[in-house]
Amino acid sequence: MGNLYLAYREGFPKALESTFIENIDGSKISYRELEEQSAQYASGFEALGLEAGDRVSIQVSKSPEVIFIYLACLRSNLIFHPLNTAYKETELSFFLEDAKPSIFICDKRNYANLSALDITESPKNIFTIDSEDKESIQGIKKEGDHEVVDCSSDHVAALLYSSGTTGKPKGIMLTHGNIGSNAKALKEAWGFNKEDVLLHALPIYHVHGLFVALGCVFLSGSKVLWTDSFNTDQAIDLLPRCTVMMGVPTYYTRLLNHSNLDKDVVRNIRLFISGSAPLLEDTFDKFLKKTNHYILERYGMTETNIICSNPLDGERKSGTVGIPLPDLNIRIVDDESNILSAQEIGNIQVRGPSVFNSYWNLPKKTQEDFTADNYFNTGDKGFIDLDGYLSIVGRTKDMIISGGLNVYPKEVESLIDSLEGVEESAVIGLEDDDLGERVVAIVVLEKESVLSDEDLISTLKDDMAGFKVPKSIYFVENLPRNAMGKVQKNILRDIYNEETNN
Ligand code: MLC
Ligand code: AMP
Repeated sequence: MGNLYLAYREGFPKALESTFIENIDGSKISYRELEEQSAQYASGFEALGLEAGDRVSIQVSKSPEVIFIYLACLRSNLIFHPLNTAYKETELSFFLEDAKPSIFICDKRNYANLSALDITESPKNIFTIDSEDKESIQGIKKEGDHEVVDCSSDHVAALLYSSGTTGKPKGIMLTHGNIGSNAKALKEAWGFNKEDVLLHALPIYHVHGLFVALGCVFLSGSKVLWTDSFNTDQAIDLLPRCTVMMGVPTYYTRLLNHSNLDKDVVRNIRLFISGSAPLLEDTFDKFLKKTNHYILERYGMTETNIICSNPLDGERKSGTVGIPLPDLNIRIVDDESNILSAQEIGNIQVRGPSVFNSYWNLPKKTQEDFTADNYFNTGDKGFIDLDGYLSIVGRTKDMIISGGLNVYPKEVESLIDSLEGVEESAVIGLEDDDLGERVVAIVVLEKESVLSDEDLISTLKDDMAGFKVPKSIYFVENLPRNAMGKVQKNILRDIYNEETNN
């Protein structure tokens, strides 16, 4: 396939004046601008001396400028490293130390603090995104044509981090081929075409909003209605002009709670797609009743891109994530690696062209997470039914998915346990109508401690992205443990789900 930019470019409309993005204020960005702006950034990066494989880290609010920079990185064979805007300085320091970017781009409001961090060899390599600043990355752009750098599909295009149940976050290297093969498969599977108008309300620092949504758009030359974040009123206003919407389940539950959602609002929609977290059958059913639309649920991971999807034509089975995309193989194995039959629950493993090859600088970890025949252990548990549809029933990894964002209890517990006055803690996910799961901490205080839940929450917010901070804290004398001394989180979940649901 070669350079992913060229594959995307092939999908752009013949008439480059066609709209790529329409903002909510009505302003537009054409495919021609996308091409020119990405070329100017790519020439600028090269003039700065960046070379193939160098990292460009970026933590900025959602804006089309980020897409220009993403495409510029592809064009110049640099590695794009997007970061969640919610990360605080301590979290950022880790990512930047690990990724060792040549360039770090941040929002103006964070520049003073972040440029003081010891993160790159030279502070002059920290830029802001805002056009009017003297440190703006926009100042590096060079007008004129840019020749796309030739590279193989095995070259790394992006670095995205996923935390783990133990230890530090791991950098996942996604190649041009990983991202491109998946985009092609999804464009076909979901029937994207140049008449499509996608409501894009997702963040663009994750696989979902960046590679899944935009990949389908680039390859089909379709148009995006662009919003900075998911706002339900705004979505209801924009939906009549859209043909496709992609979102996490929270978007659908919020739409269902809006009094104006009806069949008329979705009259031009041909496809609603949900992923990144489990879609409750209740949400699927209510949405069908309200809109006549069967939400298409699919399943993916940062490490693998999208693995399975319910069909565009054919039965969309609620409670399942559909069948594997072409060229992707999935299998269910038991804890001894025996392959299980249909209907049997076990560990989900996947192999195929969209699956990453290795973690950044962690060869041993890479080896642990792949089998000898190159299947990746997803850490999800499920079964395949007699028609070949996969259902996800749980996870072997201790992970909470809150509003489509992953929270690793171990990370939150470590921070809570490090606070003065805390003896120990257990962090769990409780059922939540809005977020799917919400983060909650059960805390044992030291004898003399007078810490309150508000104290704890506000202290945590200083050092940790807001979405990871527990929504509530419960104090107990002891945590329940099994004979091996392991905290019994299932008991805690039962107790507090019952307490908070009644
Ligand atoms: C924000 N907050 C959250 C949160 N998002 N808390 C828990 N879970 C979340 N997901 C907190 C903030 O810290 C803040 O707290 C308060 O909520 C308001 O912030 P906000 O930004 O105004 O919130 P809101 O707009 O309501 O955002 C919620 C959301 C958003 C669900 C719309 O998180 C979202 O768009 N999620 C999508 C994530 C996504 O794209 N996932 C894809 C991963 S890729 P305070 O205390 O400061 O008020 C992947 C692979 C695949 O998984 O298969 O796709
Ligand atoms: P991430 O690391 O953010 O890419 O999250 C990947 C994880 O999200 C997967 O391993 C699953 O646990 C979960 N996930 C993604 N899509 C779905 C889905 N449709 N249903 C259930 N879980 C999902």
